[in-house]
Amino acid sequence: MSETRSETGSTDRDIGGRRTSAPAMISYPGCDPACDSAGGYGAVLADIRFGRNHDRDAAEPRRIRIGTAPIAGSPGREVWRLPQTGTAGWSGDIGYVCGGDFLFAHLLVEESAGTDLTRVTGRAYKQLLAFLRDVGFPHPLRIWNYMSRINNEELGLERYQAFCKGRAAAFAEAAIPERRFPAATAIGCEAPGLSIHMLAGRGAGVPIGNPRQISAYRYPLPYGPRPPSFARALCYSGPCGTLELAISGTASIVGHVTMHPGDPRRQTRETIRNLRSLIEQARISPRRTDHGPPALLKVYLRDPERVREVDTLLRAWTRGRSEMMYLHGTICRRDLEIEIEGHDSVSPHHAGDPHPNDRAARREAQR
Ligand code: 3EB
Repeated sequence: MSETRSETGSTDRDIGGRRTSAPAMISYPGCDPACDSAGGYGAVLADIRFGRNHDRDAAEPRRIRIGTAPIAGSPGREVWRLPQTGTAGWSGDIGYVCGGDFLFAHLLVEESAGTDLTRVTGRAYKQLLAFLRDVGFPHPLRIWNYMSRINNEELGLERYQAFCKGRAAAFAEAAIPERRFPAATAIGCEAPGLSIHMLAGRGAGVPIGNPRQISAYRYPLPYGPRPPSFARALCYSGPCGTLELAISGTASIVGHVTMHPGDPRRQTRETIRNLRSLIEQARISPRRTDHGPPALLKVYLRDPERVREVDTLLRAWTRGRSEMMYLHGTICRRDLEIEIEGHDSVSPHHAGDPHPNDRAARREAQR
C-alpha cells in the first residue's frame, strides 16, 4: 500500500500549514525511513511491533509485540522517542522504561481456560495503577488494551463488558476520577492473552470530549454493567515543549448508538466525521482555522478484505498529511467494522500567546 505512505519524512515538516514538532514523540518508521537513524531523534522509550501474537522481550523492556497483524503491506511498527530515556527494567510482570516526565509500561496476562476476564482485568489494572503511583508517574495518559474473543459471551457477559467491569473496579480502587481517565484503545485479536501497554506521565493531561458522542463513561446500561473508562482524547504537554493529542479508538458511534451497522464504508465516513469533530474540539493547532488530520492514524479492521475501500475514503480526507497503519483487529461491538485511533503533536512556540489548552495542561500538571 505504498500510495498511503506520506512523503513528509523530514524532521521539521510543514503539514497543511501547521508546523509539527521535531522530534515527534511517536512515529511509524515503516513510513518514515529517517526515523530509523537514531541521530537527532533521541532515545527510544518504546518499540512496538504488530504481528501474529503478543510477546515481550525479557532482555529489552522497550520492545513489545502486539497480536494484531498489519494488513496488505501496511507498516507494522511504532517507535516512541524522547530526547533521553532513563531506567528500564521489570517490576514483577510489568515491563517499564522511564524517560523524563514519561513512563512506558506494559503487562501481558495469560488467560487459562475458564478464567473470569473481569477478575483478570481488575488484577492487571490494579497492579499497573499501583506501580504508576509507586514510581511517581501517577497519571495514565494513553492505554492500549488487546484481548482475545472480545465479542464472546462467557459467564453470562460479553468479554469486552467483563473487561470494562474489571477496569472500572481498578480505577475506582485507585481513586482515579473520570476527569483523569486516559485516552484508550480496546481491540480484540486472535492472539491469546490480555495485553496492556501505556504511556503514563508525572503530570496529568486535559481530557477532550466529542460533541457528537456522549462520554463513553456515561454509556447507558445496555452496553454493559460498567461503562468503559476512557476519554475520547487527551491533550498533554509533550517532551520538547510540544502539545500532544492522543486520540482514543474512534468508531461509527453517534450519541451512544452504532451507525450503519456492518457497513465498513459508511462507518468509515461516520468515523471521519467523529475524528474531525474531536480534533476541532481539541483545537491544539495554534491557528484557529487550521485543523488538519492527525499526523498518525491507526486503523483496525474486522475484515481485512475491506482495506482498499476504507483506504480510499481515508486518503480523500488526509491527502498525504497523515501516516497510516492498518491492522487486523476485532471491534468491541459486534456491529462495528472499523475503529480508528490517532496521535498529533504541535509546537505552539511560533503562535504568540500560549494556546488555551497549553495553559490548561500546565495548570493541570501543577495540581
Ligand atoms: C467506543 O467509542 C468504541 O474500552 O478502552 C474505543 C476506544 C472503544 C477505547 C475502551 C473502546 C475503548 O465505545 C470502542
